[in-house]
Formats: sequence, C-alpha cells, structure tokens
Amino acid sequence: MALTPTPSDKFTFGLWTVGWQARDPFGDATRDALDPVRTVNELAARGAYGVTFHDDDLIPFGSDDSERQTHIDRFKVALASSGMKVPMATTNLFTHPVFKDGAFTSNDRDIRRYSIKKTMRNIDLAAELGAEIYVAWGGREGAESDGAKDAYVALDRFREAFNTLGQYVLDNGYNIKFAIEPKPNEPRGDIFLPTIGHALAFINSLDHPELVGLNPEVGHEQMAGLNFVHGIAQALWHKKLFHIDLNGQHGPKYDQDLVFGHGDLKSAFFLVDLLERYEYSGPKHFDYKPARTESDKGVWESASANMRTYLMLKERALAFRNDPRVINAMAESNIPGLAEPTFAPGETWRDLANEFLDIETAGKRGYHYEALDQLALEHLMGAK
Ligand SMILES: [Mn+2]
Repeated sequence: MALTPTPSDKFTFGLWTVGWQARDPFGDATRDALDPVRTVNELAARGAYGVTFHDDDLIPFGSDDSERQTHIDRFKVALASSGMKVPMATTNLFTHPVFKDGAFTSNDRDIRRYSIKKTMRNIDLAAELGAEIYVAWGGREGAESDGAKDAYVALDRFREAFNTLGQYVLDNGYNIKFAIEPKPNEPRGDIFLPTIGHALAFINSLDHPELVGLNPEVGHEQMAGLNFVHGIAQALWHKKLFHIDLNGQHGPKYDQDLVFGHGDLKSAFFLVDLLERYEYSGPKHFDYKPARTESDKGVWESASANMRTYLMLKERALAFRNDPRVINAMAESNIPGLAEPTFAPGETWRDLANEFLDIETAGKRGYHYEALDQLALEHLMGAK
C-alpha cells in the first residue's frame, strides 16, 4: 500500500494548524504568520485534499468589505490553481475579548446576537466555497465558576442559536450541515457540551436534529480520560460522525494538539481500524499544532507526518484484520459472537423462562484477549 498521500485519501488541514505561530500562555510567537495562499500550495504539494478555516484565519478580524473581498479572491485563485477543496469552515467566536464570557451562551444578549450574525456571514462564504460541513466549537461557552452562569438556561440559548442557524441554512437553500465539536475545558475552566455523549443528547432537542452532527477531536475526549475509539463508535452508530479532528494527546492534561499518532498510538491504531471498517467517508481533518520548537521546515514535516501516520496505521490495521492468527484468535475469543442478536426472530422475554446457563463453567472461561492484544501490538510495531 502506498504511503504517499493523494487527494483521494481526503486529508484536510485547518489554516490555523500549520499557521499557528506558536504563541502560548508563557511565550511569544516563534514563527512568522503564514499566508493562506502559501498554505494551500504547500499542502497541495504534499498530497492533501483540502483546507478549512475560521473566518478570521482568512480575513483578519476588523477588515472592511473591500479588504475582505481581496482576501477571498486571492484564496479562490489559490484553490482553483491547486485543485484544493474547502469541505469545512467554522467561526472564530473566541479570540476577541468580546467573546470572553462566551458567544451563543454569553450572559449578554447583544453579544449572543452578534455571534450568530458573525456565524451567518461566514456560512455564506462557506457555501460559496463549496463547504458542506460547518463546525461549531464553543471554546468560550462555559465558565470558571458555577455561580457565573446558569448551566440550565445556557442550554436554552445554545438550542436557540443552533435552531436559528439551521433555519438560516434551510432558508438559503445551502447544502450545509453543522458539526458540534465537544471539549471538556480550555480555554474555559469548564465548557458546555463537554463530550461526544453530551453533544449527542443535546442534538436530539433541536428543531432539525438531522442538520446537526459531531466533529469529535482525539485530544478533547482523551483530556477527559475517555476512550476515543468508543466515542467514535457511538457517533458512527448514531450516524452523527459528520467530520473528525485527528491529532495526538497524552492523557488528561492541557490540550496538546500533537501530530496524529504521536500521543496514544495504540488508540490511534484502533481508531483508524474503526474508521476504515465502518467506511467513514468524510474528510480526515488534522487539527494539530506543529510544536513550538519547530521552524518553517518543521511545520511542513509535521503536516506530512500526520498523513503518513494515518496511511501507515491503515496499512497495519488491514494486515491485522487479514492475519489468519488474528482471525483465529478472534474466533477463539468469541468476538464474532457479539454480532449475533440476543433473541432469535419472534422470541420474547418469555423464551428466557426455560433457559439454563451453567454459570460456574461459563464463569471459568478464559477469553484470551491478552493474546489478541499482543497480536495488535506486533502488527503495530511491524514485528514479523
Ligand atoms: Mn485540540
């Protein structure tokens, strides 16, 4: 299998990822700003399928209408000449101090209205550029103190915002769906809709739940100590995996945004295995930050590393699934048994009345998952 990325792999990057100047809470930028036009061309040269953006990544906040149009026009030229796509866009509702207490859930009604208006304006641009997914990451939607925000009514305001934006898309005839990106904390002390599960439940309360799905991020679930593979399995099961943010994270700590696979590699292996087996067909979007130590050269090396790692994991996951030793180990462990419905057609709870299970024998059974886990590790490590 080729480990060289091509557009058919559907790898995408946010302008803000490679474009991160590496400012952190303790230090200044270590890299110059990147021109979005250069980003498009550099990523295209490395085999990416497309780029994504926050409104302010492309059009500096505060630009007047003619400056805005100039930025859009030269971006479009770069897209056309490189063949790069824009499958997703999103809104920056977190950088400017106006959003310091939230956007859709700010206690200030005028700020909530401004936030929805800012989002609608960028949805117009997203539609114009052909994006079909609009991500909503509510980084400032939360609080540092439980007394500062009524977390019950905040959900009313969140629902209002998504219902309004859904109606906006329908009224304009846009082919756009929304993807909520859960995160437990950072930059707020605690963020609303902190996990995949919280967001899935919230979506069902909307006027048009079919318009809204998820954009889960590896590191965001792992920051909360959760199993990302299980979260993605559930998002797929609900048909809500509209988009995915791939990166790396070492367990519960600050949001590391490492290169994909450079955190919990075994989880990344089983994630790719899951995405490929269930034929996730959306963009594989890398939302990472090239380490602050890297110069311009390291930025592009890290961009390629994300894509190459995904392709290597795909190759290893396929080899694992096709290995006769793995197929036998899975059969011995009775893994295919879970696919069989617990009740035969026509059976009801009444059919359990005469059921007998020798629980002593059943309780003594070994499942041999350790052997299977070792086979996964050996495939991952390329052991022969
Ligand atoms: Mn992150």
